Amino acid sequence: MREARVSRKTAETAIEVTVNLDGTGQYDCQTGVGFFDHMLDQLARHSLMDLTVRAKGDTHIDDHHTVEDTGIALGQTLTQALGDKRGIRRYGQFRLAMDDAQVACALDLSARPYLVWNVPFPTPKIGTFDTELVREFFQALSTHGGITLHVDLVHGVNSHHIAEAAFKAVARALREAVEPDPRMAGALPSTKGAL
Ligand SMILES: [Mn+2]
Repeated sequence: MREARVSRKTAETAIEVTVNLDGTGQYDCQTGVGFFDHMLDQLARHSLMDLTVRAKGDTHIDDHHTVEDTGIALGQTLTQALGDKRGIRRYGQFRLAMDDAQVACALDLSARPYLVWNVPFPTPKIGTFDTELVREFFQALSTHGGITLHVDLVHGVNSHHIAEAAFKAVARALREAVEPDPRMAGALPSTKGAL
């Protein structure tokens, strides 16, 4: 089974993440940051990974550490669950429309972290949530998940829709990339001999 569990504790946050790459998109995410829980739920639902997240962070300061460290822990969990990456598709892409917003994602489970983030938000906040934290989350996920991750806003006017479209586009692209490719027949999707 391609499953993993990671616990990560610092002076700022305590986080536990479990992932099953071959799940059905079941989720149970509680981080103390309501909008972020809503986004993590989307990530699970649309990637078809089963995902549980428990995070207790220093949200009395702001949501930054909790969101970033959840990205770190989730990236580490993905790396563990993917193992040697034999037989997977490796690449994924999705262009997702949500009301006014359209976001395009292309990613490679390359073990070469690189984030290209072209998603300007029209407002600094979604409710109490800082929109700049969306980038922080994906930066951490890219670094610790070993993902070359490109996310571009095609257009959009509503910050909630833009954030949600970004999470859903990444989720859909991830679904494709982690999926077993029967034609790979368990081979490594690389000519280098390691990923
Ligand atoms: Mn929503």
